[in-house]
Amino acid sequence: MDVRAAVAFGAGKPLSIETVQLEGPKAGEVLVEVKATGICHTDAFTLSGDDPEGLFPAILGHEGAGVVVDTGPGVTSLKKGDHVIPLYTPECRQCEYCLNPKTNLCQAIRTTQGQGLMPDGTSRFSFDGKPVLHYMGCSTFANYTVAPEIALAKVREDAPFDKICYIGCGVTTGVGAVINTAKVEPGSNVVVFGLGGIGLNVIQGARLVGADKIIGVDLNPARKALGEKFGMTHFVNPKEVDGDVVAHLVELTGGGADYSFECIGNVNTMRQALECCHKGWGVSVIIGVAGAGQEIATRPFQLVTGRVWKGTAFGGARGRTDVPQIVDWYMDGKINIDDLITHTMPLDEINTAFDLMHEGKSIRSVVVF
Ligand code: NAD
Ligand code: DAO
Ligand code: ZN
Repeated sequence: MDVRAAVAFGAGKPLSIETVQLEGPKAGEVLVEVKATGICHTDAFTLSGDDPEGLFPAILGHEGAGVVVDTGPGVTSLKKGDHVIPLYTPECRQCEYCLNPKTNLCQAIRTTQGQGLMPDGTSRFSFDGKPVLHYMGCSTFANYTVAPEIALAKVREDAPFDKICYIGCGVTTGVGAVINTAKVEPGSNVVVFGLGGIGLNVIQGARLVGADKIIGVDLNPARKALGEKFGMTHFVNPKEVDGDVVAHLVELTGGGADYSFECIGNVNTMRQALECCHKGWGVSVIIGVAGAGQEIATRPFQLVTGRVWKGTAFGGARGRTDVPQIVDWYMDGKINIDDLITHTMPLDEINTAFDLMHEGKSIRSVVVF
């Protein structure tokens, strides 16, 4: 079938709106009509060429929501008409990783997903007779996509697509990092570096679990008001701190953060996030994705003296199990998504979403098909 898609033909080039061809679902796959998709910093990262795994030409987008229109042979858990959120971290419930409660990193389709292919090693998308690659198993910058059954979370039908698409990445990553990865306890002091589409969700996750001080760190002063709306109690702009930011944060938290989160993707702030943690027990969680070849550093004594450095992908969430619950939290008013979606646009204007992100003017832009 013909579908409308924003195609990434190469690193550093704007997306090109094209009619591409999409084959129907093969065994274990599902055809989804994408109703809405968010644009995440990770899409921009891949498009920029900084992503070591970035492949072109490809249809990017990994933060969508839509409706099942067809299922391939052997699909049992989904049917036509079901509402779904595609998952870049699938959940097969059978692999060694899914059977280990310590991780959410299902490996069932990891190799082919990383190559931009469906599990049988081929692509369903093509343009001018040549294959176009999938992205993170989702490719939501198209009005129809094909995804493996294990990479689709079935969600309730009364939830609005243009809001719950954000649960496909940003919301789950931020809130999940607090609940699943850090397991922040009530009364904790929390420091969040980067108050964008991920960091603001860390803030609302910290508020949800009853954190005490929630300190946001960002260079953009406009993020203060927004952070406060989501539960931030203190704002630190590193440009306005006299002296060392780490020392300032240690003082503000009365000895160091119980938990810190890096939501920027900058190896210098990753170090600051670790070093502002409390001696003896502070835990720092890396969420940001740094550019190809970059490395983190600290003095090992920071770890010897009890600080812990960890990372998280998709907030430690097991998508088919946890995503429907986060949709319920949104529908029950426990989490705020509406105020984070600052812009909506048609597919034709998707490049504007990248401009707004780079200019620091948006939190989340959503394309509505
Ligand atoms: P964003 O661009 O919306 O937000 C980044 C924020 O950091 C902005 O508010 C910006 O002003 C601030 N900032 C930039 N440099 C700073 C500095 N030196 N000091 C303080 N603040 C600074 O990005 P986002 O969508 O929130 O994504 C954040 C990161 O998380 C990206 O690296 C993205 O790739 C990554 N990410 C990771 C996962 C995961 O599963 N681990 C999932 C999604 C996104
Ligand atoms: O299983 O080896 C693996 C990797 C799974 C991919 C996890 C991606 C995590 C972060 C990327 C940002 C997501 C938008
Ligand atoms: Zn698995």
